[in-house]
Amino acid sequence: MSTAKALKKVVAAVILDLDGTLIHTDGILGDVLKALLLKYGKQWDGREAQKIVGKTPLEEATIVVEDYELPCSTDEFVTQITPLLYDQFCNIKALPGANRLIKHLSDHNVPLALASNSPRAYVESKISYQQGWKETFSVIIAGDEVRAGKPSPDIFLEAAKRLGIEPSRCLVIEDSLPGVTGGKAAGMEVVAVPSIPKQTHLYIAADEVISSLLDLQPEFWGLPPFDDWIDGTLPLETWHIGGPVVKGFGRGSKVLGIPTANLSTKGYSALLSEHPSGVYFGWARLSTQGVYKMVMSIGWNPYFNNTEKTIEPWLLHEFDGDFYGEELRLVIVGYIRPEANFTSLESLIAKIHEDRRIAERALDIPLYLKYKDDPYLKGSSL
Ligand code: ADP
Ligand code: RBF
Ligand code: MG
Repeated sequence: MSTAKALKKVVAAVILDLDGTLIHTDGILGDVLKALLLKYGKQWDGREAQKIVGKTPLEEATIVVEDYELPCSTDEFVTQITPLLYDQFCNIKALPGANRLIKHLSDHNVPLALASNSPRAYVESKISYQQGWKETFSVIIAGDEVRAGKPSPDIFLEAAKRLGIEPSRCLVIEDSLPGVTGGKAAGMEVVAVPSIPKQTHLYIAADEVISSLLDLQPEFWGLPPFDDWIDGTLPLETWHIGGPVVKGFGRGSKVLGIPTANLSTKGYSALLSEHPSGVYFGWARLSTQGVYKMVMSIGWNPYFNNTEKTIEPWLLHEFDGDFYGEELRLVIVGYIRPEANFTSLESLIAKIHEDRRIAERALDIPLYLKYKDDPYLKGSSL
């Protein structure tokens, strides 16, 4: 990617947060809270997620018990929720880019610490399901092993001490506000990867805000750069999504001259929350017509400031007419860039055409071309 931006600071170690930064804990936490609140006759409101991100389990429980006026104590709530959470730790997925980042830093012998507000027992259990993680961190420090959790700097200072590296030479990577606050209070450099959408403006204390781990540029921090980009693209573990083409905002062809065959987000909320917004590419199959190259945006379209996360694939082919209602299947093979805002419509359009050229070229490389034959694109319902 572009290295036009300057070096920010040279660091000697990286301290990573766990929940929301490396693993998609929100997915299971929402499910567990929903099930437990239902027992109390209450309906879990997903918006509460904002309030509990980055908190310790006890703080989380206090908030939920208060907000939902539950007839139990905070301790009782923790006792009830704990086994439900443990049952789900095996289902927590690593966030896109997490394994790549950990492997890259450890391959280059960058000292790595894990600093989580979660209690030690939770941390141990959660990372036991992520292959190779436990061995990779030279220091693991949990919320119950320091006097005060984040936003206190304690956990970060203790991590630096155990790494044997000055706090000012540590880079913290964090999704939550308490984490960013704690890292800065410890005198460290902090990259924020907000796990809650559209909150970038709240992260002013961070030294950099990125939209996912895929966008981290270690060279800004004097660390070895990733070397896995190929012609402006980052190969991903492929994933699939499909369904009938639905009506969007009617803006694609009219305003941009770029039609996007929107997929319904219904039934895909889990998949969507797990994949960061951004520009991706791959192969698209239209039931009646064939397989085509495809470039797409996933997200809130900052230029139009949408309220919903949408999936907008542009099939790189001239069609005679529209194809609403037809089954469309996508295999996503790589990543190009984060979603961005633009100062003019022309510059947004120019950027999308650049994305198209990048995707078109990349999809001829054997590494990406081979997925044109992905079984998912040949599904029997087609
Ligand atoms: P909407 O906001 O409803 O998605 P668009 O202006 O983005 O409207 O137009 C998208 C529609 O145009 C698609 O649903 C599809 O039926 C049609 N279409 C025609 N050519 C293409 C193409 N190359 N890629 C995507 N959609 C296309
Ligand atoms: N919208 C944005 O606001 N920012 C972007 O960076 C952006 N990138 C896009 C990249 C591609 C390849 C495509 C197909 C669309 C992109 N859009 C982006 C979405 C565009 O705003 C959207 O398709 C229209 O608003 C039509 O709904
Ligand atoms: Mg569209």
